[in-house]
Amino acid sequence: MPVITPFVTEVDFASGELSAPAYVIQRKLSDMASMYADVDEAARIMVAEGDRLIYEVQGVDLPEEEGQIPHCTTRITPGRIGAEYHMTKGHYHARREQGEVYFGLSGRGFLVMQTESGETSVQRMVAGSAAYVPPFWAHRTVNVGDEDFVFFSVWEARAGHDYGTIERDGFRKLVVLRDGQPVVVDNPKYG
Ligand code: S6P
Ligand code: ZN
Repeated sequence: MPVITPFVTEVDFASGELSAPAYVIQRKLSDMASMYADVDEAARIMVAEGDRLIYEVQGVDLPEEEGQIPHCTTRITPGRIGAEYHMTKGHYHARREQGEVYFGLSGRGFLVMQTESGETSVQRMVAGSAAYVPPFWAHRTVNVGDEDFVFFSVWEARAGHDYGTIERDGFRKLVVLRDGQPVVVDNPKYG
C-alpha cells in the first residue's frame, strides 16, 4: 500500500469548489436525459435551450485501495425536467457492503435511497446535515431548492460504483414539484 502524504483541501461551501481538485466531472442533461421520467421534455429542453449542466463533482486523487478514504463535493444546479428536480445519476456501490457519509454544505436537497430487496428511504438535507448511506443502499441526491445544492461525500476506496443497475431499472421513488412543494412519488417506469 502506498504511503500518502497528508494534505488539506479548502472547500468553498457555496460552490463546492476545491482548492486543488484532482478531477472535475460535469454531468449534463445529454449525459442522463433517459433517466428522467419525462424524456420528451428532456429532449424538448435540449432543442429549445441547448444542453444544461445538471451537476458537477470535484474530488481528490487517492488510490482505490483498502484503507484509503476518497472524498469529493457535488454541486447540483437548481431546476427541473418537467416536474422532476435536477438530480445525480445515482448508484449502488459495486461492493454493496460499503457505506458512505454525505455532509450538506449549502442549499436544500433530498437523498433518495433504496435496497435491492425493495426498501426505500428519502431523507432531507440542508447545510449542516450529516447523512449516512448504509451498506447495500443505492443513493441519489436531488436539488429541491432554488439555489445550488452542495454536499461533501466520504467513502471507502474499494466501494466502486455500479451505475448500470440504476441506468437499467431507475429508482423506485421520484422527487417532483406538486402544489408548490417537492414531494416523493412512485416511479411508474421502475424496473
Ligand atoms: C460517491 C458518492 C458521490 C457521488 C456524486 C455524484 O460514492 O456517492 O460523491 O459520486 O454525488 O453522483 P453519481 O451518482 O453520479 O456518482
Ligand atoms: Zn456512493
